[in-house]
Amino acid sequence: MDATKKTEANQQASKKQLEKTSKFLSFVLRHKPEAIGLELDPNGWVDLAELMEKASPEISLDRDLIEQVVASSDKQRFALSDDGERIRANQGHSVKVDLELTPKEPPAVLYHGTATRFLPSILKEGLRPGQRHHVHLSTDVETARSVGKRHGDPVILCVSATEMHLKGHLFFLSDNGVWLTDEVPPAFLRED
Ligand code: HQG
Repeated sequence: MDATKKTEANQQASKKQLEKTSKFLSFVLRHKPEAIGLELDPNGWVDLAELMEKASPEISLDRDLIEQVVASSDKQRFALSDDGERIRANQGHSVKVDLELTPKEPPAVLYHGTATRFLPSILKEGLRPGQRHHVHLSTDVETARSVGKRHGDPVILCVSATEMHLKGHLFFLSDNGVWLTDEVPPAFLRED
């Protein structure tokens, strides 16, 4: 193997390692901390040292790897505390945590990507949070499309966010730029 190929192979391995670590962190920090005997604090934080210890031997984590995952996450899924000693997921939890988000005035229109097979139910019931705490919305169509593709043939819904806001619905902006709201009734939805 020549030097360039070797470097590429190393980067590839490390990208895989980052992905695997990111999936593991999503699993324990958003959904099942108890799977490794971990407890999130009320705001979703865990001590990095405790996380590393409890994650082994399931997965080998070190501070450098975790910091790389936090820095390289395409959607900035995780945050480190200011002192670097604790970590939490920025959003997407199914376990109960208080992310201490304050309500914020949303842009006029937000987007939600879903699969065409969910449309009849969504247009009837509106958008529901399902397993998550909130319905997730984005400011751009491209993000919505890639979120929708995860579920099948994608379709984009436009949400009349200002109208909802004026009617008293609360919106929150997560640290990684995802707009969150409790539900979107059908009256505020239309297909893009
Ligand atoms: C659909 C990823 C039928 C909803 C992404 C969605 C996002 C309904 C699915 C984040 C419905 C739930 C969240 C109704 C909603 N009837 N279906 N009444 N209301 N749905 O994965 O928004 O990679 O829980 O349209 O980037 O797809 O995890 O939510 O299709 O930001 O960081 O039910 O997850 O981020 O699916 O994705 P999900 P989502 P991460």
